[in-house]
Amino acid sequence: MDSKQESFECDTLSEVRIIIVGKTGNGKSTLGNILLGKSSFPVCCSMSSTTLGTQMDEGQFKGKQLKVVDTPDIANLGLTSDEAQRQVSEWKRLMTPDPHAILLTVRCDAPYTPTEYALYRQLQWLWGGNSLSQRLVVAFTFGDRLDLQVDTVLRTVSKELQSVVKDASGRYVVFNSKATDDEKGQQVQNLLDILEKLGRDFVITYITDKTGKRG
Ligand SMILES: Nc1nc2c(ncn2[C@@H]2O[C@H](COP(=O)(O)OP(=O)(O)OP(=O)(O)O)[C@@H](O)[C@H]2O)c(=O)[nH]1
Ligand SMILES: [Mg+2]
Repeated sequence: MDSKQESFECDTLSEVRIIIVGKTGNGKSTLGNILLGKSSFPVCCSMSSTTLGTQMDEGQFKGKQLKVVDTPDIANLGLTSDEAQRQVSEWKRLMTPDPHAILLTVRCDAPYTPTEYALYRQLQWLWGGNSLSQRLVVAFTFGDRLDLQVDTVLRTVSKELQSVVKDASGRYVVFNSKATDDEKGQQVQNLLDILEKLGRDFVITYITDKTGKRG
């Protein structure tokens, strides 16, 4: 098994690498803290970006080592394209050989804006080709403010948001920072279940591509 195949096999791996991206105020740092079960990343409600640089921390969840990278909103910080490219290179370096998940935070209590979609497209371009989509999971944040089931809401959201969810092959998880610790644990488990399936699907595709037969 080569390192690429290994990097996707989340069910057997002891380390799971997760990077969190998205618009300022969407709850990226809060989500990082939910995943790690501790206050690793500063969280604030502010008119400007709270997270100004890339941060990383690690924690344990049910015997797995989670490595989480929290990122700033590169568009809101007004970075030049060279600076933005350097940021993304730094994220990739921290997630070597590859992240198991790129979590794109989207608030489920506010309309999805063209600015937010432009940030997603910029990130996709900076990451290179369609490689971001392979590991993309939409993280719907502010789940405490969601009145309906997400799959119901997704039928009526903008074409842009529908295309993001399609890029992620329908992978999404709802997070709610106001939930109990047990409920937050279930949110993390929901994500890991998705990553396990992603790992299995990747191995099947990998073996099929190599041998022409399903594994
Ligand atoms: N009600 C509610 N508030 C949340 C939730 N997630 C985050 N928040 C609040 O949203 C605000 C912004 O959260 P952050 O985690 O700092 O957002 P961020 O995406 O890291 O923002 P930047 O660092 O500026 O890019 C804080 O006041 C959080 O408490 C949630 O699920 N529910
Ligand atoms: Mg932050």
